[in-house]
Amino acid sequence: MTERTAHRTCPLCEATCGLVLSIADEEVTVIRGDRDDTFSRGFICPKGSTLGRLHTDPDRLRSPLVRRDGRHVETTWSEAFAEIDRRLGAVREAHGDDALGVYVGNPNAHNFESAIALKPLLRATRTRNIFSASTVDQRPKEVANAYLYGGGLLNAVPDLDRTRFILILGANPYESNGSLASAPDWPGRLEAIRARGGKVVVVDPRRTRTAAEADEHLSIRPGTDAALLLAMVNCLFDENLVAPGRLAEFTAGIDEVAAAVESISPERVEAWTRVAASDIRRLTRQLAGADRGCVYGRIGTHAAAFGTLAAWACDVLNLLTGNLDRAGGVMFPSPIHEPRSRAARSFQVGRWKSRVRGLDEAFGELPVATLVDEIETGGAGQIQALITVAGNPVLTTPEGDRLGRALAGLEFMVSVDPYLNETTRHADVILPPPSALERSHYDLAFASLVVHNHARYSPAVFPATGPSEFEILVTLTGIVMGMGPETDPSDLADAALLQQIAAATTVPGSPIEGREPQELMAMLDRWEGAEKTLDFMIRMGAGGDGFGRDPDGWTLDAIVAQPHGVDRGPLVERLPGILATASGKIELAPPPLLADVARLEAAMGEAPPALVLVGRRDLRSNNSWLHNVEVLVKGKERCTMQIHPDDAERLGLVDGEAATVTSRAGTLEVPVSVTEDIAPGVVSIPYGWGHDQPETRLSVASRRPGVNVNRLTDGSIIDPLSGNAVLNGIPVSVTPVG
Ligand SMILES: Nc1nc2c(c(=O)[nH]1)N[C@H]1C(S)=C(S)[C@@H](COP(=O)(O)OP(=O)(O)OC[C@H]3O[C@@H](n4cnc5c(=O)[nH]c(N)nc54)[C@H](O)[C@@H]3O)O[C@H]1N2
Ligand SMILES: Nc1nc2c(c(=O)[nH]1)N[C@H]1C(S)=C(S)[C@@H](COP(=O)(O)OP(=O)(O)OC[C@H]3O[C@@H](n4cnc5c(=O)[nH]c(N)nc54)[C@H](O)[C@@H]3O)O[C@H]1N2
Ligand code: SF4
Ligand SMILES: [Mo]
Repeated sequence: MTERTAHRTCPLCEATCGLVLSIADEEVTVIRGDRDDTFSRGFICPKGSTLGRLHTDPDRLRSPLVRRDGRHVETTWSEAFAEIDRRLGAVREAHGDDALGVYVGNPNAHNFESAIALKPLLRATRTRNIFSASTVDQRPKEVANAYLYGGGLLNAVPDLDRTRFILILGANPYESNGSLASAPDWPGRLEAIRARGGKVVVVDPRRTRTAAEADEHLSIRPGTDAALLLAMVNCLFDENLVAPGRLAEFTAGIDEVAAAVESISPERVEAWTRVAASDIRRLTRQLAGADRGCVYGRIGTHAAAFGTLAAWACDVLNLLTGNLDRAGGVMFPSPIHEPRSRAARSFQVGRWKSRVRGLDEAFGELPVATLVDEIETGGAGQIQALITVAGNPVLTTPEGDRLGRALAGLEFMVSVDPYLNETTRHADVILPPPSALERSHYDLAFASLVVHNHARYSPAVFPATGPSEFEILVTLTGIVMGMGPETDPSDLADAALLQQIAAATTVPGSPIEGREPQELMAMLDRWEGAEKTLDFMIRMGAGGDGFGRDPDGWTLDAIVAQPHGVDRGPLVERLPGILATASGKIELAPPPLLADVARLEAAMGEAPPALVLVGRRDLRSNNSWLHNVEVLVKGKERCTMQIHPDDAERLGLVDGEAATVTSRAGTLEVPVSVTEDIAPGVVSIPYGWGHDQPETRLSVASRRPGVNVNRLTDGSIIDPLSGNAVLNGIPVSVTPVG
């Protein structure tokens, strides 16, 4: 027997734990947390230990599938690409560039190969119909960041390890392990805050595990976080607690903010939010009085009708209490590959609009809530063909069933995905990437979101049997560019990289200004595929070696040499240096946000619905795609509707029996779970379930299918500032079945 160990960063969630794999005869026997990992220090959750099972899952596709006479059959890579070339080409020729739509999903953020290869692919399509999971997720935060600091990814994360007060809204890191704040072992880090005398406060309509372990849990009426947060801002001004400290001189618009929230007092929002004015004032004083405090909001506040307003309000509070860019407050990470300088710009959404509903573009994408409209509605610019990459929008975006029917009517669809699932079953060609263990890993995206600066690279554990995800995406790019299916992806990628290098040598002040592109390209030769570009990004980045100009800087080689990761220290102050707004200041009072306060006030005047739906996650799920792993789905049914005992009694619902839930968008049946842990007037159904669709290949998941909650979410309501879908606070009615 041959035995070895391998190190691998877990690609499943944002915690990015370092794992140690024990391998015997080329099979994974055990996966443990890597105690020597500089970032995760041995932490692991039940999902991380299943990477071996995902790798050996017999349902995971090993070769491309093509649809013949309504059935998916295996085919060769060259046949698959030839089919795509033929049929995609035909659609684009007949109907134009916009007839092609693209949807890119969440796992792309966990995969540096697609992070590198997607941009050129999207650009090559020349379509305006680009959609992603970001508009059912964090887009409100990115929009707020872009207005405030000049970049969507200029994201201040809670300095978890040094803070002494954290207000958490709409997040449940005990189950999710956190988001937009990468930190293995959120639970342990929250407990440490309390152990050092600090305080954790959670605002959530459910008494989650995070809420139960906190010092204080405040319930809130779903969808009203923006009002609560703005009332806290109001209270800061009202009680003379505003103290931005060092940042005052770099901040524009403090007086405008004061004026905008003047009428949003704690007393005014009390009835609407169902949070007592006295609690709002007390919380505000606690935040202002903490020597290191922070406010952190996540999916419950973002995927909501006032998501951007809420995301903005969190950082307004952080700034006005002196906690922005301060140790123990919220801080900006320092990725090695971040640009050495940022061009100032004034951020704008709506540079173009969606065809059917006239919704604003943001960051080059349209809201995924309107993807279905763009497929269903005829006329010039109608989407006739779709590429999905690592996404399952039938289960993850509003009105998923309707989207599924629309996908069935497309002329052509390609999915890059390892599973034949609820979305990819509509694809004419499915291209499966290698498993997570058959590829290398580098945290390109999450380096901008970490609570502690570091860098890690893990090589592939097993050799891949098919093309890499990078090669798949580059080949697709070649096809979309009209170069045919046979172009060698490494030639294409090298040519693009050489161009990028050549461009950088002409930029004044660039570390490689005036150097010979071919010579620099040769310095990357020790790498293949996506690693070449990665090494280029690292060396060109703020922490990089500038191709030898800054010998103390990093190269990919130097990072690879440290299998447990490179510890780059706690987060450091970055302002004003990294600001990229046109004014060079923090733009605290962006006009679109100030204007949105009026929409909030109008909503506050309306009678709230009697019953609203919110989502939830649990530790052993990961969005829509880990339910095919037996150990993660066995046990008690998790896809249930939580409801408060008072509501259950009023509606005649019994624990364990089925209820019919109806919204404007749709209806479904789901088992009832009666619990005191949810506020009256609120029901909760987890998302990512609904594996009962025909013609999928999910033998485990289909035995425990659950229901697709996104039958109920309503694509007609979005947060207009960001285009983000509203997934929380959906009005519903509930009746017993039968
Ligand atoms: N109602 C409701 N809806 C929600 C949410 C909610 O809270 N409530 N949350 C939203 C959020 S936060 C998110 S991020 C989205 C997620 O939305 P999506 O990104 O659409 O969904 P995922 O479940 O992440 O789908 C991942 C897909 O990628 C495939 N996949 C996995 N690994 C790889 C890989 O390495 N390469 C490729 N090519 N494919 C891979 C899987 O098989 C699966 O088909 O859902 C959103 N939808
Ligand atoms: N185990 C597991 N981990 C995951 C994922 C997963 O599916 N499973 N998904 C990953 C992804 S893609 C993401 S984006 C993150 C998300 O991570 P989190 O943001 O922590 O997401 P959730 O666990 O869904 O927690 C959202 C909470 O918001 C509450 N909520 C709903 N509506 C409102 C509201 O109006 N106001 C307030 N204050 N609270 C509200 C819900 O009750 C819920 O407890 O998790 C990531 N990690
Ligand atoms: S917490 Fe996230 S990153 Fe860590 S092992 Fe679990 S799924 Fe993987
Ligand atoms: Mo997400």
